[in-house]
Amino acid sequence: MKEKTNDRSRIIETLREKPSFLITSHNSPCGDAIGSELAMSFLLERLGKEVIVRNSGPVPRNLAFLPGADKISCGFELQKRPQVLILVDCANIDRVGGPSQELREFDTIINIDHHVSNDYFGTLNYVDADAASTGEMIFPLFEELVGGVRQEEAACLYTSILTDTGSFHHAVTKPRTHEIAAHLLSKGIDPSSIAREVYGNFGIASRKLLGLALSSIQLSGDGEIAWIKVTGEMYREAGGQERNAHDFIDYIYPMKDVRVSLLLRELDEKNVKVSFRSNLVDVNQIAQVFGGGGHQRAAGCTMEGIMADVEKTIVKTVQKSLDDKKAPKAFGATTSL
Ligand SMILES: [Mn+2]
Repeated sequence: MKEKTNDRSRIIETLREKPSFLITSHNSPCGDAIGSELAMSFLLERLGKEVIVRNSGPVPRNLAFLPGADKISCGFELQKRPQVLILVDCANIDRVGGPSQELREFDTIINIDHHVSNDYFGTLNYVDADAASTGEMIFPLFEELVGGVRQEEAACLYTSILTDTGSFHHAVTKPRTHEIAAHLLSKGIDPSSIAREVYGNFGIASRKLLGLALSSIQLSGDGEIAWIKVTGEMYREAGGQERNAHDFIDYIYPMKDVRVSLLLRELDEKNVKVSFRSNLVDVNQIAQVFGGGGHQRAAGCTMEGIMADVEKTIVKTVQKSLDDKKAPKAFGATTSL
């Protein structure tokens, strides 16, 4: 891993000085990824820059309402390479899901992110694991570079914050998070219609799939681990092409007496994507063991293997980390008479 530098001021200089930028984020982009990309593109456009936003896949349906979402396109074939590559909300460059070697060849790569697992892949890095969202990190750049946010930018940043805090439920929500959200609301955006677009934009197949997934819920012996599965068979049963199950974990976290919640999604016959949430153990550490990462309380990884094997391995690993957390420390432990 590279040295953990904070190049924020050099990033600001670069945004001011360079003429052209390519912005991207991780594949299967979340609200923070899309919100941050769009906010950053508005910021650069206001500075008179040439800006292209590209992702490896399409904008999720529930984020297509965001101002500027129609300027995001798929794929990285470009007629002319911009001078600077900016990655937002992306812990490592492979997560773009695109031609990462070509992306690495940019002379200037700006990495703005809040994942604790970020590997500082940029030539310029600004990583703040205390920030609740990448949007929260981008917000002050508007003040510094263009004197503040406009309404359309506020909608993008608010969506970043709303989604990454789990609608202000998660422990990452700080006074600063609400202060920024309040400021964004003062720009005239409508929190109710944003929430409706982000969380209510699904069809019947998606809700059928949720029902099937929730019916699969299991608890560990002591009731501290809860998990649900989404299998290929469930996708077929629910009908349609509905693949959008990544937020199903929110239906089993938080949950009474549960310390760790898991969502296991079959990507294909040989790969299972695991999402973690916890209020006790460091799930970033667990996810990193399996090549993933994220945040201390929310993380994910993709594991090779069939569902039954992955399920066994992951539940056992989580159980061990819960047991370790609760075990009295051998060193310095007190003995009672
Ligand atoms: Mn994020």
